Amino acid sequence: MAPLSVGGGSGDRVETVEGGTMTKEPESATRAALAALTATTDDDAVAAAVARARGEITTGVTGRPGAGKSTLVRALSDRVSGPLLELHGVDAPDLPDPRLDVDVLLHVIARGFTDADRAVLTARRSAPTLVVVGRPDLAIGGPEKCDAVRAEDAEAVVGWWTAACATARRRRDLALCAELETVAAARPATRAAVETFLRDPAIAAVRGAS
Ligand SMILES: Nc1nc2c(ncn2[C@@H]2O[C@H](COP(=O)(O)OP(=O)(O)OP(=O)(O)O)[C@@H](O)[C@H]2O)c(=O)[nH]1
Ligand SMILES: [Mg+2]
Repeated sequence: MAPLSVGGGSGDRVETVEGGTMTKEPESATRAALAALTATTDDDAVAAAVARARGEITTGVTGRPGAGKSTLVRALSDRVSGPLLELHGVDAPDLPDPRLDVDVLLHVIARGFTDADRAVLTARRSAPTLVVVGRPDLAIGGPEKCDAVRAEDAEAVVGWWTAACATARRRRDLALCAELETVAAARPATRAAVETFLRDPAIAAVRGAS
């Protein structure tokens, strides 16, 4: 697939995102290593950690009231897999702050970029997050240091989302490795299976790429 151009939030900057970078081979090798791990140990803590880590990638849509969240969810609902959740509560005095612990976040802005928008991006730290300009006819200005795209360009949003899911999956796999190391350190009977798993070339590659 050809590289996809995504317009930068500040207007001039252009991020190039490889649409569909989620290659099948490393993913199936990781799955095989995980299957071997769960087949060689009956430790419930290992099974639970693997099940949590390998669940569906979740996508959230945030934005101030009326920013265009529902419009974006409708535009994407047939095009992204896994849960796609509209999350209220950004700059909404009557609502609690939204939970931002989804794997991938699309943050919609309209009528400019405010401190509430900035707080969302800060809270996400390095987790995959895209600023979507939901009502471009009303938007003024924008964040300068993040990926951004217009909501009307659904292809660009989906292309970014595809790459972000691969990143999110890798983050989950890394967290899983750390969790398994903790489990193995506390449980001698599990240690050999986890060590074999961590030595698997597919898993070593995931950890080496971080
Ligand atoms: N002018 C303009 N209006 C838009 C655009 N996109 C959506 N709207 C309108 O803006 C309003 C809010 O859009 P929603 O998608 O419902 O926004 P939301 O963030 O889900 O709103 P809440 O869930 O109430 O916080 C609706 O009346 C939409 O029809 C746009 O590009 N330009
Ligand atoms: Mg809505």
